[in-house]
Amino acid sequence: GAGPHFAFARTDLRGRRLTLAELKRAVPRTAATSVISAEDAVSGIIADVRSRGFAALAELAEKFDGVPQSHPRVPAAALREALENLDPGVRAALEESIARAKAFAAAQRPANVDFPVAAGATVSQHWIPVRRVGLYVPGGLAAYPSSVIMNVVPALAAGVGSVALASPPQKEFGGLPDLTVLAAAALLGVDEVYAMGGAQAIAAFAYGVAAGTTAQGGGAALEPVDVVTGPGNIFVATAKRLVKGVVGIDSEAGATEIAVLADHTANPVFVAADLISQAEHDPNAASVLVTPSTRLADAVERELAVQVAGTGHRDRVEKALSGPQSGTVLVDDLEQGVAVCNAYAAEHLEIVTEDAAAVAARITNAGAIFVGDYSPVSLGDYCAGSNHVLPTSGTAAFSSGLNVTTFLRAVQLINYNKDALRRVAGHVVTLAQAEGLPAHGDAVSARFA
Ligand code: HSO
Ligand code: ZN
Repeated sequence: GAGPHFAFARTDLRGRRLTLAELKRAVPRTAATSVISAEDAVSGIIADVRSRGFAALAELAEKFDGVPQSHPRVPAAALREALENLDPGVRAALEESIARAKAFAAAQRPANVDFPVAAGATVSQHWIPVRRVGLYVPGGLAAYPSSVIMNVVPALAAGVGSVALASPPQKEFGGLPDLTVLAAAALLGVDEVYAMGGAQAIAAFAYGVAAGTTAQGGGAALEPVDVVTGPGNIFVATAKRLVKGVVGIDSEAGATEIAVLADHTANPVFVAADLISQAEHDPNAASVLVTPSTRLADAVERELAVQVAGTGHRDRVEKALSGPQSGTVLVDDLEQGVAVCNAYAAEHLEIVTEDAAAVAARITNAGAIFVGDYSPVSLGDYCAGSNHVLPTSGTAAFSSGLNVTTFLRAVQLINYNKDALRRVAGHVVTLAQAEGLPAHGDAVSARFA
């Protein structure tokens, strides 16, 4: 049909000295998504799952996913069959992705520290995995077997003993989750999989579901988890916020974002392709180019027009590129570009400049940083070995993408012998008195009376 219909807005920050707060407002981004507005509906769903268990889950599966359901647990046979029927090419690709993710996750495991603070005094920090996790794999506009890998691999590498997975039931698969999602779970040896989506899945993980409460006769209990991770839509994100405190959650993973910091040396064909690749996820996805080169900006915009016209999900891509969350930001130089990127705190940031590694070293805020011409975001989405469950909406300023430590806790151990305690006892007593807490001091003195 007609040529592409999208507008890729330009923001010109050249010659402007902006504070961090001003920069944050200047970069293209939609106002924080309305987690608040979803809150009423989501807290209703959570309360319903808590009080009516599997009966509520069955009704919600009918209502939101259009499938009848007696118990959401995916039968072992369905997992086995999904793996048997998996296309061999897809299987090989998943296996390569798993192998790289596993190798990198194993290398991430932090070492325990046993530190001799003084003679006879050891303070330690030991990393302990959480007992049980609930991992969410979204459905929606695409199927995400790769997200099974990204959730499961770091949990297993951390040493988590009990792993449950949830993904929305699909009408076309008779109420099972996407079959490639099931096959990926089977490849990783995860056998506890539930056909549950949305806020109800998060509620079931956080509070557990007692056995035998389905209208249709019930079934085995779903045990509550300690940590819930994974990306999802606004209902999933809101539910995670609401159950936080009851369980641990990973960072916020909302609509995907790519920022590209590029100079005149960048190849506009690659840059445009990468901006489109993430726009394909969602009409709310964000694609941002930050550059000091107007020539590059022009070339990327021309290239976007060419490539968008031929892309598979053109509608979605045009919406995402045209939204207020997307566009080009013109900067004076790479230094200002780095400042803009740090203010933006993108989920994915590509550095496509001269000496890209040196520029990347100056980035302090990003979910993941992709360095140079040959490390596109879609490599990271599937097969780099890195994780693709990453903080969005600027939350990269204070949180991390999924990694092995997401599923670990650092526990400190204190082990002093008698002489070691005696040598520091006076200081403890002094500080206890200074704080007006004499019994604290007495607890030490009592040992030497
Ligand atoms: N870019 C998405 C992850 C993904 N891409 C899965 C393709 N499949 C969020 O990081
Ligand atoms: Zn992606």
